[in-house]
Amino acid sequence: NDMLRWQRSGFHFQPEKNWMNDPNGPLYYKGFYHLFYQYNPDSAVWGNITWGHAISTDLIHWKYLPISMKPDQWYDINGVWTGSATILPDGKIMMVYTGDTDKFVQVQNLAYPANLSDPLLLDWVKYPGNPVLTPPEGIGAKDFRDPTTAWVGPDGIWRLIIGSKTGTTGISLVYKTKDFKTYELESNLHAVPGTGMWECVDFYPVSITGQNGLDTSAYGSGMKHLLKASLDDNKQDHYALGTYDMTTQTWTPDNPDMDVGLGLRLDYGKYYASKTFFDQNKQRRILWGWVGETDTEADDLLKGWASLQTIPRVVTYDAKTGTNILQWPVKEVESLRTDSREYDNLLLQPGSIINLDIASGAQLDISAEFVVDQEALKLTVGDDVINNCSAAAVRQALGPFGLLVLADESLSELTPIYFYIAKASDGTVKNWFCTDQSRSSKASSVDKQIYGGPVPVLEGEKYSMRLLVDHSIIEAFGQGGRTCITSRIYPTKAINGNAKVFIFNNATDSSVTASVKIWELDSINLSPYIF
Ligand code: DQQ
Repeated sequence: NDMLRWQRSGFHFQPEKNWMNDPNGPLYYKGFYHLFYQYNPDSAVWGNITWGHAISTDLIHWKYLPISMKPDQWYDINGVWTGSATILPDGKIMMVYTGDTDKFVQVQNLAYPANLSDPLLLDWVKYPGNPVLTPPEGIGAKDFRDPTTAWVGPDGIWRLIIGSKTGTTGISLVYKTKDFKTYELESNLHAVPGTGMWECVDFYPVSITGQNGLDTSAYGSGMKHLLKASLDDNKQDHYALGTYDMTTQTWTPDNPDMDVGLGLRLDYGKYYASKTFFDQNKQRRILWGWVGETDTEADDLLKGWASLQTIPRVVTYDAKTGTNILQWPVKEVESLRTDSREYDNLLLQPGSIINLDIASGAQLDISAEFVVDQEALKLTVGDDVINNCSAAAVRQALGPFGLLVLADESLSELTPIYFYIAKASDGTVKNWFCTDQSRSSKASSVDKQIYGGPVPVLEGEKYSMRLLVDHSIIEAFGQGGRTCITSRIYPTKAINGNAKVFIFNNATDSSVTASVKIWELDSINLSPYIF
């Protein structure tokens, strides 16, 4: 059991004990950020789902509050499932969530704070008229869940989306309401054949003219709308940018080939059931994501806990590519930075590896830039086209190169995070951002897959990555957050003070010049709120 204790994170949000999954109803209210989450108070595996609750003033330091909603009504007795918050212009808060009923039917319920003058939002009232929505004609009793935050149209009517499926087509049903108590089905916002059940749909505007976030109700020029679905079939969060039409209540992707479920993922690692909210305090849109375990259930039971939430990420539009969003850890995480080390212009010859001499590499914030030898890039003619991430040890002309984190001194355990440059014989270059877990742990029963996705690297740009390393989780942001990869790593040796950082270039033909800055990060000391 001792072996498992260090796996707890130092600065990520996680419950004191037991199981957590989806983030629920995040919001900012009277000086506090609130995070609710799917929580099993009795065990480190899923079940008996309640809403756990925590608050923070900076999105980084959290205090646990008592469970806010429990399964205690016929309409949620089998679980108080995922939902979202809507703050009305008069300050009222509407929490709409899915209940799993006594007969295992998925229905939508309304809850609101008992006392709006309590900034802690401790007590929640379930509306006596619940459920407010039951599965419509033609929709399965177990395929109707996870209401979004609502937005209000120029017609003064509120709308929200509930994810579902018909056959194997993922769908997103738009309901309209004036009071959050009675609803009318209005349209199917968007559907994608073959994507299966859409869980935890998220739908919001993204400014294409500025870095600020937009209120969920913003509508008009200067924005695109992002539609996200969590695909139940493969447990991946997929999104696409497109245009929302209020007259037809439909949404059209910018690029049909990159429709929801066919193209971009929010995160190419262990990441699911994410949800955003508009932070009216700092005018930004914040994204939360659930990061599960990739060890065994038996180990989770031994540890007594399972799952983390990502560090909250700010979502902005990538005006340079025009095709994707950028995700970046909230600025507040930088308040945890302590000792730092900087390396400028490290020349990495083909096949080189350098120990960056970090005393204790279990809690780090790393920022690295790489410049690939332009001559080699020009001269290399491809036979090395790969269409995904190969293992970090597989050497090609132009890569991989990157960092090794959670590595012990002797490199018996290591996790490479790296770029691969694939150059086709016609000269086209495709870039990949990857995390290779195959040598992360001596333990045999943990996930060892290689994660990764394509990453746009534009003319004149350096290759860049930011990493947040926290004992058993690594959040990796490629090219300013164009491509993100979250992984769970369970080393047995590269722990605490034995965790080191290396930089490497495994290319055969090109040298790489790198600049790296590494900060150690403080712990947040999660604890219950003292009343
Ligand atoms: N988790 C909740 C559901 C949701 C799923 C149940 C996604 O509402 O669809 O815990 O992880």
